[in-house]
Amino acid sequence: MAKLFGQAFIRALEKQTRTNQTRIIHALDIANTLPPDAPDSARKELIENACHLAAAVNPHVVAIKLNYPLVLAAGIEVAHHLKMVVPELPLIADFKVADIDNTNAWIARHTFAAGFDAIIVQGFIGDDAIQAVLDEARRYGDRGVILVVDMSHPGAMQFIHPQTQQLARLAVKLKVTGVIAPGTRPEHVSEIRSWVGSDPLILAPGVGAQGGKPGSVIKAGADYEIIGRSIYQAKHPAIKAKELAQQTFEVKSLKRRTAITRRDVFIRDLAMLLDDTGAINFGSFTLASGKTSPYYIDLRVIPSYPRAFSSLIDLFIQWLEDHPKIVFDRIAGVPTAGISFATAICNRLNVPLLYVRSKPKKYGRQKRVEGILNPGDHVLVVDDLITDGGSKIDAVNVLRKAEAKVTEVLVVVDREQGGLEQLAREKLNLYSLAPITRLVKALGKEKRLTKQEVNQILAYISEQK
Ligand code: OMP
Repeated sequence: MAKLFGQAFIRALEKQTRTNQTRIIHALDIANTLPPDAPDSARKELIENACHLAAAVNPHVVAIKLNYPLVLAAGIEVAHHLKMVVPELPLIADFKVADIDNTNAWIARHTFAAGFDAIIVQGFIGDDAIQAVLDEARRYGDRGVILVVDMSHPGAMQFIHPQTQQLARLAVKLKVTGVIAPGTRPEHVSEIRSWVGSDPLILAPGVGAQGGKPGSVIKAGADYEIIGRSIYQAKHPAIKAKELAQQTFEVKSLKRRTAITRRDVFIRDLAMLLDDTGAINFGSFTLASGKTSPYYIDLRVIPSYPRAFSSLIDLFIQWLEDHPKIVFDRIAGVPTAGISFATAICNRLNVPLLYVRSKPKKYGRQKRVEGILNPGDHVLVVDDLITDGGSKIDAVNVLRKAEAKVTEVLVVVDREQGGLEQLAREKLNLYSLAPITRLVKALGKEKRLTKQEVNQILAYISEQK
């Protein structure tokens, strides 16, 4: 599985956490009080003060965050001076980058070239503009990229907070190093942790001067608390930093209690999408076989909801990126539902599309494979759902007869009713975005199903196996 951006930065923070026994990032915002007409000598003094303060708090923090006022007043070379004094402390550039891709790339390049280990970027600018920063982060030896998905001040509730879940999903999709969450609202930090899973770092500012209680957001699932004024305005910054370090380090964290993997987040997002669109229904249904089932899945409705459809295709793409060993020249959709999914995936990935007719055409060349297939092409077969695998095997046989190499079948949901075993007999590996049991459990966790409903459905599924 592809790793998050900024592994070296993550490791550096972890090392400092262990060495200094603290979960504090110090916001070195000491230029905030400097008048704009301060003399030139003030700039030199500012750099000296920054270095002095960084050295003083060094044993009690994991990193230093520098903001715009400091860099505007002291020059970006302040990063270089700090690196000389506290080389072990990672430096975070809090530039809250929020421009178009081209400008963001320029900002990121200069920031990393100046020696910063990570940069903070706004999430609301969207994937292309964030990707530009990620590309630079990789070019500069995998620096960190932290995405703002919520903020600590009251105004954050107006526009950013209502979008936080979407922004958190974007953070997971782009594999950013970490996210900014509000240190003033621990309950929202817990929510963000459940949305991003255990992997991305959560950095939470707003503790101290803005009202957040030290340790409260670590408890709620954050990895680090960003603290500024409470430290640099204290009479003895080092003593204050030490006291806060103890308060943040001893706390039992939600993150460490409940590890939520990237896969859990993926399954939860898919389950919610299926439930929100009415693609998965619970009750009592008669199936084509005449049997009754406590659930029914109809994935054909999803393309009628363009946003949900696009999110489902995002999940397909994420799944394929997480399984780099699955390589293919073409994707073939199985009729009818599989064709819409295969078409959208091919379009996103710029991969040629095929589809297989369930019956040959009665005229013309009586083809069953539509599209261009060259003998020996490796074809990935995509469909919506698998029960026992019959329609998939039929499609694969048609493709193999046309000299395609087919070894993998990917579906959205596996009903876990023998499809895996049937396909294995045909030398096919079955993959699903999620098996039904995981989806049902996820909907139970999200309180979309009661415990009793979950147990009843799980019992039915295991009886069917
Ligand atoms: P104090 O309020 O002085 O502890 O500083 C908090 C630091 O975190 C400042 O540098 C803020 O600019 C920054 N910050 C927030 O306060 N709230 C946010 O939502 C986001 C940030 C940030 O991105 O660091």
